[in-house]
Amino acid sequence: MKLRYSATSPFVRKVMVALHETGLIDRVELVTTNVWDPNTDIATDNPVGKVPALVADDGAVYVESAMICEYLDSLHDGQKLYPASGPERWRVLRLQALADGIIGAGVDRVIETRRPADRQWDGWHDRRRTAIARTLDLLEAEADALGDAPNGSTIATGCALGYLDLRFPEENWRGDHPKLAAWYETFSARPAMQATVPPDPA
Ligand SMILES: N[C@@H](CCC(=O)N[C@@H](CS)C(=O)NCC(=O)O)C(=O)O
Repeated sequence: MKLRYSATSPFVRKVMVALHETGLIDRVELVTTNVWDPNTDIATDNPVGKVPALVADDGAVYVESAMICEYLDSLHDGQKLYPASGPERWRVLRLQALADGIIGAGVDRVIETRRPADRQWDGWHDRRRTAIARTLDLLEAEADALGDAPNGSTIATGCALGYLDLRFPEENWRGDHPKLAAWYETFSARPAMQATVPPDPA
């Protein structure tokens, strides 16, 4: 398998954590890809132009981190990251989608800061910041149910919180979310999370 990879992408990190947790990491070749380079060839694998994109051994290309994680989950016989059916499956998918929403809003904010200053829109920043805050509040309310086991929701939540630390360290999400902070303290110590800590963007 081949993974279109960026060390700072939180969506790629989700896939990398899943690769470590499922024991599949040695089966994947990482192809470092800068999607923002005007000459990037990412579209040869993903016409949408985004990482992560996973080229499977049969040549099929899987895009969207959630789908890639679930595809990887089909390739191993260990502890599954996604329950096959029932309420537990929907709980994992629901929390995964919310955590992905935090990541998406965070990425949007970072992209906005790369525009020329006179083309940035404060209202747009605020809208995304507020969305992140609201979603953190919801995850805080459900933190007791997250659990420490790696699955689609905990991996996404761990990568979302790690991304907030990376990009917005001054905003101190822990202050209003003590349960989530305690949960992250434990989850981020997992070898799969430690092995995928993003480099300092500075
Ligand atoms: N929903 C996608 C989002 C992927 C995404 O936005 N990746 C960013 C890097 S963090 C990207 O490649 N952006 C390029 C672009 O938006 O053109 C997923 O879960 O994989």
